[in-house]
Amino acid sequence: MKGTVTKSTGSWYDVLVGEKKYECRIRGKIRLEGIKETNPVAVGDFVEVDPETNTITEILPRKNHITRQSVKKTGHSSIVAANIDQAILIATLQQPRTSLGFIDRFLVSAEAFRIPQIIVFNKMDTLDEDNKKEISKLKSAYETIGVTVHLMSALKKLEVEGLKKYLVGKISLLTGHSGVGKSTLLNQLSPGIQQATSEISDFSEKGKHTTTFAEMFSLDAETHVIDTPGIKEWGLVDMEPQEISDYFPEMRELRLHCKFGSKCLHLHEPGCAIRAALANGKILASRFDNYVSMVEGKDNRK
Ligand SMILES: Nc1nc2c(ncn2[C@@H]2O[C@H](COP(=O)(O)OP(=O)(O)OP(=O)(O)O)[C@@H](O)[C@H]2O)c(=O)[nH]1
Ligand SMILES: [Mg+2]
Ligand SMILES: [Zn+2]
Repeated sequence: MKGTVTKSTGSWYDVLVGEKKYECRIRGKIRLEGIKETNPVAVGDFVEVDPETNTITEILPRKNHITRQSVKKTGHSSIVAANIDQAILIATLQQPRTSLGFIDRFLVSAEAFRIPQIIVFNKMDTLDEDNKKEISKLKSAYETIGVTVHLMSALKKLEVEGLKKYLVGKISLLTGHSGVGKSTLLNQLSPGIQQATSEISDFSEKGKHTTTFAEMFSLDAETHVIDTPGIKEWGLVDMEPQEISDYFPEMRELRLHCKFGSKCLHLHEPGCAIRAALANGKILASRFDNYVSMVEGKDNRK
């Protein structure tokens, strides 16, 4: 029987077949073409299940998947989800603070896997006027490069309905730091969802890693949202320094005009179209700085 993996703990998996949920294990080793991990079953995977023994016997071909480097520089990567239509970053200006570096790494990762991105700034209710101005500047900056940005408060239920229109008929992945309100949002999306949430720590102003497994929830037959554990960093996987600017939409076309073409890393090379655009204010300084840190990070690893 064919089903969809809705929860993955690493040792057992929930598989939804029609309306019925099976708690399954994997027997032996399953490999998937083009994937390094053995037993790489992820939430969102379509699988073949043996209902007699509750085992997953096969992973069906994927439309896509998204992977991130989980522990820095060990080369260990993990599959976050498979067969998703879009990735939604839940970001907060404070409690906890989501840095622009984190946002840009998320965007680059999703872009590299050709997964459309949405940025949601949550906890708008906690912001003063200056903070709100900062957010609205960020909103226009990211919209200029083609990313959808939505402002809301999950706790106060402000603009949660407005977010729903982006979710309808799609499989969406929620990601972000611990404590930004991913699970709070899910609970607001449907009365049937009761994910645990907890207050962020007073001391560190960081979340407490309340959600520990990725899990997919259905809002209706065609609309699904995946809650995930909070993460510290979106580590880039399998990327050459030369390809990183391809995943910055505002650099992708411009880079063709660099004197050294696709060899240009836009660092110190002469005749660089990207640095010219930066000097003219056509590329945001923070985006360029984050680009440089991604390139340098990749170089160090060699
Ligand atoms: N003021 C305010 N607090 C919020 C909002 N959304 C969530 N919170 C609070 O932030 C805290 C963390 O929320 P969670 O939903 O547990 O965060 P999470 O992203 O699921 O965290 P992990 O599961 O640890 O990754 C809780 O105390 C929520 O009540 C919001 O819009 N405004
Ligand atoms: Mg959570
Ligand atoms: Zn260049």
